[in-house]
Amino acid sequence: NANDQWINPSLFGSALMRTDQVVSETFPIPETATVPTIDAAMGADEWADSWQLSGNIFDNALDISTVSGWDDMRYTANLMWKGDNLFIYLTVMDDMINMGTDYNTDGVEIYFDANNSKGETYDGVDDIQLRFNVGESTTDEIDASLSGFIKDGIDYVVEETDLGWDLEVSFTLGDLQVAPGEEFGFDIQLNDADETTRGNNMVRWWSDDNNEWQNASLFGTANLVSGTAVKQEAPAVVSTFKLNQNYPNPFNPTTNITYSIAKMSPVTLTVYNLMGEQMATLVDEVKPAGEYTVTFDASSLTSGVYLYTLQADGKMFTNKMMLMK
Ligand SMILES: [Ca+2]
Ligand SMILES: [Ca+2]
Ligand SMILES: [Ca+2]
Ligand SMILES: [Ca+2]
Repeated sequence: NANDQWINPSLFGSALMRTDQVVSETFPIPETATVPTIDAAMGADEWADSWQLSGNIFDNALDISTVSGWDDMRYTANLMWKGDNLFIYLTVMDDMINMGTDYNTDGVEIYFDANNSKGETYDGVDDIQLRFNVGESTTDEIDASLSGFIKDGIDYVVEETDLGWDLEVSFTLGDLQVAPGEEFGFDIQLNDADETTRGNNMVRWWSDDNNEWQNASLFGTANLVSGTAVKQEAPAVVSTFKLNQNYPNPFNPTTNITYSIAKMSPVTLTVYNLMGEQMATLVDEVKPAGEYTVTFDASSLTSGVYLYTLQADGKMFTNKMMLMK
């Protein structure tokens, strides 16, 4: 937020090369201590043990010619398991909700190949495409491609949100025929219909081919990991919205403000004086879940107490800070 970056590296942000989600590896789904309430709401700490994958228009997208921007079609999926259940929380950004039928609508397809045989045709045994659409709520409405599959073991809620829609779902491992510790084929495909309910766009976690509905060799691979082994290397999933006290405080003229976002949301961080006048906007954008730090430069302000307010996902937090020149 200063114009000296060309000579001052201390003003740069930070980036990190990660090696813990190499695409050729199996996606590890951690065991959770907490069973989530299936209500399409991310309760505090409810998904703290999960790992997240995502799909957006820059990865494995097809037919996206009508997509207007990254917030038109994007999802994150948090995954975890416990006992006889696999849990997925899907957060979708979609600028226009449409309800059609089958795949010609806003919805998601989740694929499993329990024995990871990855055949080029579905084996009729454990390869399955499961479709959940916006506007549906009963297990009868889930489209399951495997004949004889028992959908009653699925518990799910789909809700529209300010940004798009959320799905929270619990699967029964026995029905999926998936067992802890064994690799299985897996993918998620977001279907997005906008102006028209036909000709939907698609983004996927793994496959770059639009044939997963009948070809399990296109699936990625996941497994259910027990205990804490995976968590030691896992990126922390931020599970609460939080606004920390700025540091240093009192300050002159710059200070750092750290905040946490529990799910993808529009975020504003605004500085006010004690008269309630807005003095600065430090953040005003959609942010994925995570912890962030922003530096506030109060060079142009006079000494005194200021308030800083974080707003995200309908929540608001305010702290005080003191500028002493
Ligand atoms: Ca929940
Ligand atoms: Ca859209
Ligand atoms: Ca199979
Ligand atoms: Ca849509």
